[in-house]
Amino acid sequence: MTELHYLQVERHDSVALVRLNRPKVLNALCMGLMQELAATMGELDADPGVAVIVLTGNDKAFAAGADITEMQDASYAYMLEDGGLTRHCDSISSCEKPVIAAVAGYALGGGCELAMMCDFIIAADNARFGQPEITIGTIPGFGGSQRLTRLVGKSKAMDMCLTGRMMDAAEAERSGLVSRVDTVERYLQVALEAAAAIASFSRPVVSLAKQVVDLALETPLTQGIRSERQMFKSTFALEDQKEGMAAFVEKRPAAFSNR
Ligand code: CO8
Repeated sequence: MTELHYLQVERHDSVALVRLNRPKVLNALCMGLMQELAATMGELDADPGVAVIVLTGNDKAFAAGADITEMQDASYAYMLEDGGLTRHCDSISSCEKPVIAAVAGYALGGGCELAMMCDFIIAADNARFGQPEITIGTIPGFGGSQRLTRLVGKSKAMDMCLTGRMMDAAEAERSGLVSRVDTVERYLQVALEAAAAIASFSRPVVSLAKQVVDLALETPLTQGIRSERQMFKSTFALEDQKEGMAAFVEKRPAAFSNR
């Protein structure tokens, strides 16, 4: 297991809770944090004891963006050659297990982009989302312009990226950026309960469900529907499909075996 300075990891049965932990700087995403996050996500994704991952910050900030102090003097040559922080992004978006972002407070710049790399976002009512890079002379670099536009549409994405304004939790829910909003006291519990619900289902079926929703963003409609149909049929090769449907008919809870 990676030694952690900027993260805390807790286990709640088969749910892993990963907490960004640089509270003094509103969880600004420094290189060390991103390296730990990439390594930790890789380890959790490979761990058979983990079914679902919840990524969170604290009640004041999910993350207020890339660490500006660390980034300010980076040269163009360094960014081109090394990729800087951006080279650690794929660990979240390529995670095969479901990842839920539980967001309270600021989710700005790279923080908003990190939340959008997760499969869905559960927000506290004090959450503030934004892509304020324009105000410091740069643009989103962790996929924000692409994911935000797909999630909330061109008009709002342009508004956010060009003005740098923040979106509150109510607007984020209305716009489709977040799936649910709850109080600051409850949002993490709600995310953990959602994760526990997912963890109780058949893992191969959960994996197919995640893949098929992701396909909707990557493929034309006809092709996506065709792929969904094949993947739907493939669930009938699983013991868990037989068990799930038998349990419904017999009016008892299903006992999935992940086969
Ligand atoms: N980086 C470094 N330090 C930060 C950051 C940050 N992004 N955000 C906050 N901090 C620090 C502050 O400097 C301050 O430190 P100190 O106490 O030592 O002065 C501490 O956190 C608390 O912050 P504030 O005093 O500013 O708290 P406020 O409540 O007054 O304001 C805000 C909160 C509005 C969130 C404000 O801190 C802010 O505007 N932060 C910056 C937000 C921002 O611009 N984020 C985008 C950064 S760029 C980015 O994310 C690009 C992503 C693509 C990356 C590609 C990389 C290669």
